[in-house]
Amino acid sequence: MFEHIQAAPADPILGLNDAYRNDPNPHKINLGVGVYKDEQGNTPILKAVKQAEERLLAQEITKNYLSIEGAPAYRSAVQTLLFGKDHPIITKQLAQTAHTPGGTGALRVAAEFIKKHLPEATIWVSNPTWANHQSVFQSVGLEVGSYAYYNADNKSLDFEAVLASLSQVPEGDVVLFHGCCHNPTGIDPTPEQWYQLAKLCSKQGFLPLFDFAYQGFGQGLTEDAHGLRKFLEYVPEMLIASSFSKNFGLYNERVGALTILCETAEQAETTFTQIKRCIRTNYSNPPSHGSAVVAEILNDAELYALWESELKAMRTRIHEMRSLFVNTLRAKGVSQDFSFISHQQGMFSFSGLTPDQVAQLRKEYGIYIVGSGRISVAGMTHDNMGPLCDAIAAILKG
Ligand code: PLP
Ligand code: TYF
Repeated sequence: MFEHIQAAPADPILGLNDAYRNDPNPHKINLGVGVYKDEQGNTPILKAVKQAEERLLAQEITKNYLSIEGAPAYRSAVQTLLFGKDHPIITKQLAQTAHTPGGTGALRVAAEFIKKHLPEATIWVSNPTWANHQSVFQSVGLEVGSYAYYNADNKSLDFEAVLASLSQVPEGDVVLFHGCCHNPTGIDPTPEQWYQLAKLCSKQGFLPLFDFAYQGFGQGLTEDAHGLRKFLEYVPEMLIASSFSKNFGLYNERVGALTILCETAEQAETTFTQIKRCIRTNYSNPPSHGSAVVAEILNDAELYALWESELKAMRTRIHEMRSLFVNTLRAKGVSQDFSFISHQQGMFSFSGLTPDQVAQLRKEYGIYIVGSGRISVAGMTHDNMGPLCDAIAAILKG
């Protein structure tokens, strides 16, 4: 029955993790997968999370199923984080939120919903984008197109080209935007550019799907929501896929959310029944633990303040590593200009290293970087910076 089945290709990012784990090199460095590491190279559990878990353990009285859409305290906390406290969207009940298993779960439910209810829609993703976007959308049979984003020559956002390609997107199609900390380039639109994108979206009549996986990793929780909130001023309908894997460090608890924004409360309620149907026929209802932790933190002033300070510490460490990386490369005699890396946002930078250079770094130095040249800055530490920059200097000179 199964003889004809061929092996699937490894995930280009998670597959790299497996290769790193199997590498016996004691000096190996993992700059592949986007997982936050502290100065010791660990991915610790946040103190706010541990404290919330202690409370939950003491209070928990049942393991009964959650409803299809998840717990009310979590769902409303997610909306406050997205839109801001007491935003009219919340008071007028124009949005509905479902807890999904991670941001990937949210994207998958969104994909099924789009395929079923907007069957003619093509979904447009930036070039480049997170490798899994295309696979998730194609797996439900959606057409995926790409819009211009990155200018490799000057390592910046090619905004003229973004506007030109999105001006070709017809009414009724879907356009995916990275809420902040664009993966893989680390380059986000400026506030003025978000304003222009929002106006263009309103003019063209396409549906925005915000993928919001790094809120708080760029400049701050509010600052990072700027693009999304600008769109709210111009666009009455939207899908938002949230992930709390990174900003709560809850990677393996699978906490995310899909939010749908509609023109009226009634429409939101009706449309949400179809989202719930997608969930019911997929995984039925979400796991409880991670969302209970997030809700406990977001709904408690003391835990919220602790979490925000821990998030700030993660963000600040990454910004420091960006500057240190640029300065150390310069100190090692690298003449190419890498200063663009210190202006980028979030965990990732597009280094401009070629696939050959990436392969050489892995083979000769045990340094793991995604084939596209994407570097997870979150994997850099004061300890590994010297050897890392020595290796890059050596291959750039060679
Ligand atoms: N979207 C983007 C842009 C990501 O980088 C990630 C990373 O994991 C996700 C979605 C998926 O998040 P999760 O791990 O919560 O499924
Ligand atoms: O881009 C990254 O590294 C993170 C983690 O299939 C990730 O978003 C990578 C690949 C994948 C799931 C998560």
